[in-house]
Amino acid sequence: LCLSPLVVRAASPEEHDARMAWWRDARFGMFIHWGLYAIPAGEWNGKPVPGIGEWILAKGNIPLADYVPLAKQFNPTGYDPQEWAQIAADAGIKYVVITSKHHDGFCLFDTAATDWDVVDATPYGKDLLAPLAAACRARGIHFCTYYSIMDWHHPSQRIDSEKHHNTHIDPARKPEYIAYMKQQLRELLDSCDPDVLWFDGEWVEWWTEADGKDLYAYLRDLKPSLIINNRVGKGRKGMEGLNRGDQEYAGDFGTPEQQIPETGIPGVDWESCMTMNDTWGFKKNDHNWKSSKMLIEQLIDTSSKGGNYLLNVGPTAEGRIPAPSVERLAALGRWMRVNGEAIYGSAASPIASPDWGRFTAKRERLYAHVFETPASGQLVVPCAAENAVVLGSDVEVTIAVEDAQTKATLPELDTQDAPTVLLFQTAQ
Ligand code: H79
Repeated sequence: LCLSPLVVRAASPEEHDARMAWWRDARFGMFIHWGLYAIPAGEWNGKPVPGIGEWILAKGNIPLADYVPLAKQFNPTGYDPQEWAQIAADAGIKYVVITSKHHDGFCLFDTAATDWDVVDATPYGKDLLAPLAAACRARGIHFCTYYSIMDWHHPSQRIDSEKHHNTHIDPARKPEYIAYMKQQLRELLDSCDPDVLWFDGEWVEWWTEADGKDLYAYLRDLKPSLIINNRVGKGRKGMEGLNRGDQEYAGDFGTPEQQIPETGIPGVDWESCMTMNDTWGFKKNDHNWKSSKMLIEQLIDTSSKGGNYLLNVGPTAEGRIPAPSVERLAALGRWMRVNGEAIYGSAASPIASPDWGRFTAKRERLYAHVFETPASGQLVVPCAAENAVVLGSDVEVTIAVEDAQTKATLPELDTQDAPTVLLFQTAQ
């Protein structure tokens, strides 16, 4: 389980740390999966297509020729990038990662490399990303973009008829496709200046680690401060997302998908991406929403292990973030306004996860995130504390210190809708 340091990453570990600093402090990001797949929204010819919504073309065995005309219907008049950025800011989100191009190849930005983009192929006719980048930056939110290496629309590739997560490439056209990607990514850097590039779809058989290292170097040369995920190359171990330990792989951070590792890994940066229901792209009939308390607990769990939490929303074809997502983000925001200091800039807790919740740590401060009050009404912290309070309140917690342990007798805590955080102030 390691992301071994890579030569192309930086001239020195200090440079690498400086480049990663904002991202490590941020802890909480918002993923946005938006594209033409929001129009069918999980149904084709009136029938539900099982699986994640943005995969409808592959999972529904839809001929590309039947999918392409969706662009003529794409007119997200309800899109308000200021509103999206404000929803993110109010949730306590520090960076936004949006699909600039998903597996269907359709681009949400203006690209001269193809007409398969929002400006050239839709009645809307305007770039969707640059205004969002500006709206995010105006609120101190880092703007970042997702880009799929696998491309179901590019003429160099075709989906495997059986293993629909794979594409075959015409070997003679691979250089052309790589040039296409580089052109688009340069255009994206020029128009939106993303701070992270979040690759995906790198598992296709024809994409190699050498291709990944080359693309990583190309991008870092264009923007030296850029942060790039490990899906640029071939390092990641499936949905677990962290790198195999057998060699050096391209990329700055690991990408667990729909899961949170059991423990943190010292010296390894990673980010767990997660959906609020069972899809990334909008599906009108997916109502399997996680509770806000569960989402808050996932954010805490991730932070307690030294990782970032990238929480997804799938806007509608009209350009609206679904109400259940907005409600959950608002609940996260209410919690973060009180407890954010226990998350932002926190380090992985050196203490193993207790069964009542999680620990995060920051210098001389230890935060106990109580998911459920233990039946005993007490909890033990394995260090000597000087005092303890309920974070964001004047409520003091009675403590008894013995050896290097602190026993806290808990006041009545309301953990019904959200965890409660206790702050233990330690000597150093
Ligand atoms: O963009 C979202 C999804 O559309 C995309 N990634 C998130 C962020 C994605 N989700 N699921 N998948 C892709 C499923 C892909 C699964 C597999 Fe594989 C690809 C199975 C085999 C190849 C990944 C690589 C898991 C094992 C190897």
